[in-house]
Amino acid sequence: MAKLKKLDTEIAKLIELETDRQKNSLQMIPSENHCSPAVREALGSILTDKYAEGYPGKRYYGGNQIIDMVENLCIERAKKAFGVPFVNVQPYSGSPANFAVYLATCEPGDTIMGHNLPDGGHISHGWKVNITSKIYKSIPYHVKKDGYLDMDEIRKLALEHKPKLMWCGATAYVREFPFEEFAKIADEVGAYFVADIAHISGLVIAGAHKSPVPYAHIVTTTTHKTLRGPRGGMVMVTEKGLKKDPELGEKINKAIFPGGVQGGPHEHQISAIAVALGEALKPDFKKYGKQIVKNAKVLGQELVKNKVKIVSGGTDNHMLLIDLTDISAGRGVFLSDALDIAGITVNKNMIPQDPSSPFYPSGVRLGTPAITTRGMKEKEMKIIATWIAKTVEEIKKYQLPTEKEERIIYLRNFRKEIKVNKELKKISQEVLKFCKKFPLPK
Ligand code: DSN
Repeated sequence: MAKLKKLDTEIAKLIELETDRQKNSLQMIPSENHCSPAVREALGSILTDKYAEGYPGKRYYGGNQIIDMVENLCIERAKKAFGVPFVNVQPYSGSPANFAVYLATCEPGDTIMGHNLPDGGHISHGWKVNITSKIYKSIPYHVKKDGYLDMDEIRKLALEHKPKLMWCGATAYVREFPFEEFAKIADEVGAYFVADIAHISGLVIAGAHKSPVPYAHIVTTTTHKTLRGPRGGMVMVTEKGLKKDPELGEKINKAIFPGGVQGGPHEHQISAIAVALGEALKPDFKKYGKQIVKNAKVLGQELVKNKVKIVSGGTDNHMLLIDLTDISAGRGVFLSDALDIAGITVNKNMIPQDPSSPFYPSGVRLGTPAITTRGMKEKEMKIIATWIAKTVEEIKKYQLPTEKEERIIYLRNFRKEIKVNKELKKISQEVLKFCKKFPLPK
């Protein structure tokens, strides 16, 4: 930062402030993590200066001899990490990766099936406001009241609508994905089965979650969640996928470039993904992935002990969903804002069959990837659970007004009050002290 500090004090200051925020509070948004300084060095490298449209050995620009080696190395590491024969590492992030899958496998108007967004699904799997539901006929499937995917409904919908493509994957699902059951249904109706493992890809590499590779035709992922790399995305084709269509890899490549999903690849980002994959291939990463899940399970048990209700009563992965409907609907915003004051960063989230709306959901989503990176273990989860439970107590008296116009004023007053709430202030001081024992990766 020495040059930046001299040349652009404003941005340098803001980066310092954000570093302090991350250092002095607990990052518990389950899709976030702290990548290593080595990953950040590659990301901030001179590779950002290079245009490389095309693929290794087939570029539209000169001077890509080294870049080709970078991208090939990243591809080889990804193939090894996931055990797949084909990988494209160019997607800027998860949504472009997913869009490329549609372009490679579907025609406009084809039917697709995905996990309903309010039930924890991802926007790019055919949610009504997303472009994917405008180009394709989207049939959403749901989870049951207990938080598990409703496999009977999924089979019934698949037999009825005969989708061309079926997604399995979510942003807020706490149970193990039943890849094998999905594959059976997709095979029965002749659909492409695509597993979006954005949240769990690090767990899959670590052996802490079942791999979709034997079951799916295509696997997509982001690279910055449990995988602990820079922001980015990947599309993989499995042996099963190549058996269904030997041209599938080529079709994915064409969809990403020049098919229209994106332009020149971000080779600095690809080099940083390669570094993260190199880290993920080391034995320590297996311990890390398993610890993420152990931590999440203990955190869930402790929350329940402290009378905080969680969706599905526990978790199989890195994530938990707090269900606040017992108190009243639409209060996720109160808890996420109050936890922020207490020094614990989470996000408000819908819960299955949420009686409220996406902007005022009834739950909070939290997870353990980033705090596990800092070295926290089961003992620390017990402490964090008591802080969360105490914060839940502090918001119990607040009720979301039913009239939309009243909500803004009510929330403004709520935010003023929690800023001076003594209990939250006390927790934030304890969190600050606690954080000093667990530095960010150096
Ligand atoms: N925004 C990501 C998440 O938080 O899960 C999904 O795209």
